Amino acid sequence: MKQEKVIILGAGGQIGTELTMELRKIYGHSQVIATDIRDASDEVKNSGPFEIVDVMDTAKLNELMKLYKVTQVYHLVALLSATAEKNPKFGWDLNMGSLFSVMDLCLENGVSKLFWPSSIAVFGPTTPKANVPQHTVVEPTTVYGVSKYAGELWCDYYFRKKGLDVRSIRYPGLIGYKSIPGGGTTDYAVDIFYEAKKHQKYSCFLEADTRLPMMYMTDAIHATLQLMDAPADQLSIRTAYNINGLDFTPAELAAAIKKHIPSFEISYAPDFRQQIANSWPGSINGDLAAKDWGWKPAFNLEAMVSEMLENTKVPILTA
Ligand code: AKB
Repeated sequence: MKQEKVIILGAGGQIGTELTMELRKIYGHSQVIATDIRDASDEVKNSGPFEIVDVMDTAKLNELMKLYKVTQVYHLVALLSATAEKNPKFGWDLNMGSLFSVMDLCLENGVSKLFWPSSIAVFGPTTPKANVPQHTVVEPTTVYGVSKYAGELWCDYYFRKKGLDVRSIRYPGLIGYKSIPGGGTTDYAVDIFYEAKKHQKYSCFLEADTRLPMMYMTDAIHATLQLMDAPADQLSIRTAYNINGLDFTPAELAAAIKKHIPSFEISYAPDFRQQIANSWPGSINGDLAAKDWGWKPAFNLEAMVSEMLENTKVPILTA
C-alpha cells in the first residue's frame, strides 16, 4: 500500500462521500482523514478518521495537517452555482478564500499534491455550445463560474511561481446514488431518479431541451484518481482539464428512464436555474486529458440510468 497521508476537505459532500471510500481502498483506511463542516455518511465516519472542521478555519486546518502529517490534499468544498447565485459575496469568499488558504497551508506543510475541482461553469454564453475545446473563450456569467475560473488561474500561478503540484478537472454535472448534491444547476439529473422511483413522475426545473455536460460518479472518481496518479511531467495543463462524459437533455434522460419505468412522466417548471444552464455549453471535448493522462469515460446514458435505477434507495411504488 502507498505511504501517503491524505486529507479530504468536504468529505460529506457529493464527490467526497465516494472519493473518501476509494482513497481509503488505495492508501489504507487510517491514512485517509475525512473532514467536513458537518456530519458525513456513516460509511465515511466509521471507516477511518473523521474530523469536523470549517475550511475557513485556517488555524484548525493547519493543526490537523501537522497532526496527521498530511502529504496529499483534496479540497472539495464549494458553494455551487445555484446557491452561490443567491449569495454571491459568500460564494466568492468561500470558494476563493478557502482555495488561497489551502494552497498556502499546502506550501507551509510540504504537501506533495493538491486536488481542487473546477467546473464546466467556467464557460459562458460566448463559449462554443458543443464539443468545447480545452482552450476557448471563457467568460463565465455566474459567481460560481467566476470563482472557479479565477481559482484555475491561481492554481496555475501557484504551480509556476511557488512549485505547488496542484491538479484540477472541470467537472460536468455529476450523477451518483450514494449522496445527494446540493445547490447545483445540474442536480435535476440526480433528483429525477429519486422521484421516478418514489412517485413515477418528476417536475424538472430546467426546460426539456436544455443540453448539459454530465458524468456518472464512477467515471468522475476514476478521472480524479487517474489525474492525481499521472506523472507531473505529463501534465500540460495546470489550470484545469476539460473531460468529456455524457451529454443529454431532461427530455432524453426522461425517455431513458421510461424504458425501465414505463409509467414515468416528466413535466417542466423552469426557474432561475434555467438562465444559469443557458449560459453553459452542452458538451465538452476531453482530447487533451486523453492525450496527457489517458482519460476515457466508461459510462454511456443507458449504463448510467440502469445503475442509478438499480441503486437509488427508495422503493418503487406499485400504481
Ligand atoms: C452545478 O450545477 O453547479 C455543478 C457544476 C456543473 O459544477 N454541478
